[in-house]
Amino acid sequence: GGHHDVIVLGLGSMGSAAARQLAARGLSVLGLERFWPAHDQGSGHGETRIVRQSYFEGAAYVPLLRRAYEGWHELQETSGRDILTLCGGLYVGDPESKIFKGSRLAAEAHDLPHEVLDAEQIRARFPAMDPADHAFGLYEDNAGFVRPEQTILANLDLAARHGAELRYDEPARSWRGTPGGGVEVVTDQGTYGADRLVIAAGAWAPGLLADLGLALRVERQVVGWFTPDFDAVPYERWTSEELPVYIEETDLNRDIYGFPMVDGPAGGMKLAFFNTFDPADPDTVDRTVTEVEIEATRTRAQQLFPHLTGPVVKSLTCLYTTSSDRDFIVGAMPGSPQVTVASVCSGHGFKFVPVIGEILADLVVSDATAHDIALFDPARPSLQPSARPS
Ligand code: PYC
Repeated sequence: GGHHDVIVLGLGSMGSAAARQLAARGLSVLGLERFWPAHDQGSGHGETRIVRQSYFEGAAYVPLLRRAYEGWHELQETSGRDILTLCGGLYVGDPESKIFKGSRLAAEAHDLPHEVLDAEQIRARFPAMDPADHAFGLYEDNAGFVRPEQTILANLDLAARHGAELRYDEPARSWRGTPGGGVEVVTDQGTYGADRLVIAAGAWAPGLLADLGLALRVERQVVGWFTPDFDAVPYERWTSEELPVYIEETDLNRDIYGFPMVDGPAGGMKLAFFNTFDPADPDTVDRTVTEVEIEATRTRAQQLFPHLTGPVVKSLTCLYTTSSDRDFIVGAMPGSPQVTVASVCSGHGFKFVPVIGEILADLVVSDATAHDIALFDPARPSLQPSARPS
């Protein structure tokens, strides 16, 4: 029971950031989470997430990324946790590929410092890599990775310090608008009232978003940690001192992304297909990884890293919740102005956590934000159920 200014439904990547910002602004916040803090059942686990600014997905994201970077520095300082490492980023593909060309267009449109490297220059600078002869790379210094579990724990800590009430192991079953313009949320343990609701339920969002949920899809992804042959290319060349984060597109095969080694020589190097298009239900998804899946990932990765021939250290699955156009969904729920949606980051949202937390707080407090979020409009035409490509 009880009445709050705002309920945040889901305390993962976006929900924890929203809870922190809302509590810091003096609102009484109730956070509801179906699992435990920084759990591994959704989209916020796996030790590392790429941060980058020359955004091939669209130059319109760049101003938000600039603000997000300020937030990453602030979160690291305020929390005292080791969250952000800027080790550079390299986006490889044909001159006309979305990864290379899109990154370059974004860098040029926003004057982001970058270098264009040809295949020979990539090999010389990063001896672990052997891209195709006709490939180019857009390199930016101002990229790297953040630690997702540490991020979520930091935001939950800060939310609690500002007085938020955070409840775990408490799945929300439904919500409804109340006659006075507020909301009521029903969980397994009780019913809670609030003036406003933020739905940041990730893979569990589709079932809570009525018609909007029809435009969403949850996808199962596989991630592995692979060991290189250090006799062929010495350990130092694989570490974040010398190797950037990377994304590679080829005309033969699906895109991959990954990280340098960040956890010592035995820790392996995390990499994965950018997207496996494997529809899933978060309550029944198979969270084990098959030998076939992991070997397919390694075989593809060896196109860029021919010496990635050692043992697989570990693997895991995670979930993307994707919109039909793969842009985020952030804003008022159509037909329910007291409900703010922020859940559908389509596999590329984590790097925006600080700025999305801020935007959600802006929207709850004043129904507006100074950030340009037109791209994320929950009512945009491409989210109509009929627009979802099959
Ligand atoms: O946005 O950089 C990214 C990313 C990598 C893998 C999935 N998303």
